[in-house]
Amino acid sequence: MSTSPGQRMKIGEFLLRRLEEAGVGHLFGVPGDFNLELLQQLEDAGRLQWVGTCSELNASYAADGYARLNGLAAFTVTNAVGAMSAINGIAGAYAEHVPVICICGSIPLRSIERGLGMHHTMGDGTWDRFLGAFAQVTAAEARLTPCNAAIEIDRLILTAWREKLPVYMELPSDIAYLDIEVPAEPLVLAQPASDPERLRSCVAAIAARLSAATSPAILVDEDAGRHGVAAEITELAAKMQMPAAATGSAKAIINETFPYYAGIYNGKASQPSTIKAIEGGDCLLSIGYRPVEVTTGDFTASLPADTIRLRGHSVDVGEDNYQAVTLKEVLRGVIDAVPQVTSRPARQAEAAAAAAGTKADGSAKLTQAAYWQALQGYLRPGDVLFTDNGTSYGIFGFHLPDDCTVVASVIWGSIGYSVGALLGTLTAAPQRRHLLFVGDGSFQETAQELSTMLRHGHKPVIFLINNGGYTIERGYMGKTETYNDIATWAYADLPKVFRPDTTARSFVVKTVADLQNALSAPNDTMIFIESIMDPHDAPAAVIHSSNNGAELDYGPRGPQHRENAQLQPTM
Ligand SMILES: Cc1ncc(C[n+]2csc(CCOP(=O)(O)OP(=O)(O)O)c2C)c(N)n1
Ligand SMILES: [Mg+2]
Repeated sequence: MSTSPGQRMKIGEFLLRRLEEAGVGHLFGVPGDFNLELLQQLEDAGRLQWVGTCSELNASYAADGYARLNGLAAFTVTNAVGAMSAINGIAGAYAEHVPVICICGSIPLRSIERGLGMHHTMGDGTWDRFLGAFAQVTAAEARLTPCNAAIEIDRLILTAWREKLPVYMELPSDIAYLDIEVPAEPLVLAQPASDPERLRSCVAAIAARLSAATSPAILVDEDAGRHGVAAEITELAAKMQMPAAATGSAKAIINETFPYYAGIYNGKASQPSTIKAIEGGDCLLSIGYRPVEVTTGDFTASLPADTIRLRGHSVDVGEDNYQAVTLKEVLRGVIDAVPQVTSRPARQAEAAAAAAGTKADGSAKLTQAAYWQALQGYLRPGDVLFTDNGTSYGIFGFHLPDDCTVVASVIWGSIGYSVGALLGTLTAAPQRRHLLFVGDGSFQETAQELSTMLRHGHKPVIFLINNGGYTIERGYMGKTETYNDIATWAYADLPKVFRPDTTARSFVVKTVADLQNALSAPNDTMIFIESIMDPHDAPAAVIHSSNNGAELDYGPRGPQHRENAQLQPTM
């Protein structure tokens, strides 16, 4: 514990101060009687900007998006009714390794101690069920009290940031205005320094393997982005002249124009050159690799048995497991320890794939193939690209310009995530261009958050595919079943509905020429492009993975084998 003199502060104000010191400039959420007192402190202190959302689920998604670009995020909800709506987003942040702080304004300590029945509870006098629920989906959780607040606030914020995982904090409504003693010095966000001997040994072991290798490679998963080591990875790859591939969840963490970039590794569904680099080399470094069916080409990935596995705070080299080593320090050490290689020049950059595509007839009905081909040309360096589940996975086929960020939820995959998360990235980095690629079904889950983007004058470009329902699901099963149909909305009219004085430019696109016209609109306001497409049109990769998914999900005797039960590739 610090021995420097403390100061007195109200618990709520200290929480806001700590968030600000941790680089959190905005608080998302929905008010309720149990968190209004904190919101009043926010207003009075002018600390953090309030961004009210339409729902708590969307607040959790927005915080996730904000944290992807800002490194940490927070949102507030009210007891149980708000928290339970947000728990999907918090669990998703856990799955995707995103540091999000959920602050639940909860029932007063007075009610807990006296066993008073309260609204927003089960009405049975219990008060710890929701804390228990969040314990399942967070790295740490706590109910603040005047006794523990100064310690727990710092512990939760630091745990979220260090582990890149969500945390849950209950702030009972009757303690936010109580004075406690708090540290005077600011909170310092830092990873724990590595154990010096472990770090030296670990770096030496990796450098020895790498230096002796003739065909080393790196495979990057999303933790590389979360721990901010993209620069170290490219420096190491350039020094060793070795290929670096990414999983789908890690797309764009390494610039795709980097001469040693080796593409997306997705098991046997990858390009042959990517498979060769990752599976066929003699020293593979994996960073945060977490194989799941959707990032391993349905478990067809096969990394060499002696892969060196780096994680945020530990490393495996052969039989040795190194603890107390932080990723950035390990990579820095390895870069310094390996020799500059000059014998493995980079492959020639591939000619841009889109340029080679066939020229589409402008008046022809828009197809998925023509859509993704046209959009490739729209991309600019520095864009933030979102995809939701569905045929919008087409973005994984993009060859991205430099310094783009891809925001996706490949493992958790909760549809509608992208719309809420977009509010978060727009708030974190309004100076960047944000492109949302979303299907009509996903959009319908969280569409109302468009209104918050319009309310704050944000200028994203929204590419919505209107194909009448859940096309990706039709590739699993129910090609023509009504359960995969959805209500028909006038999507492009929504900006006007959500903000009657909007300047948003809306387009309903039916042909390639319509799309080209929409793409020529200037980015000085929100652009909403609704593209009408056939329910049975989908990128081949999406159909293949859905068909394979059905085999895994339903087994050989499943109903997907009935005639015409599945959308299948046209060949
Ligand atoms: C919260 C949640 N509910 C249901 C699903 C199952 N699901 C995955 S993709 C999908 C359909 C997406 O449809 P849409 O966004 O329209 O995409 P497209 O038609 O382009 O494939 C559904 C229902 C999910 N992933 N998450
Ligand atoms: Mg759809």
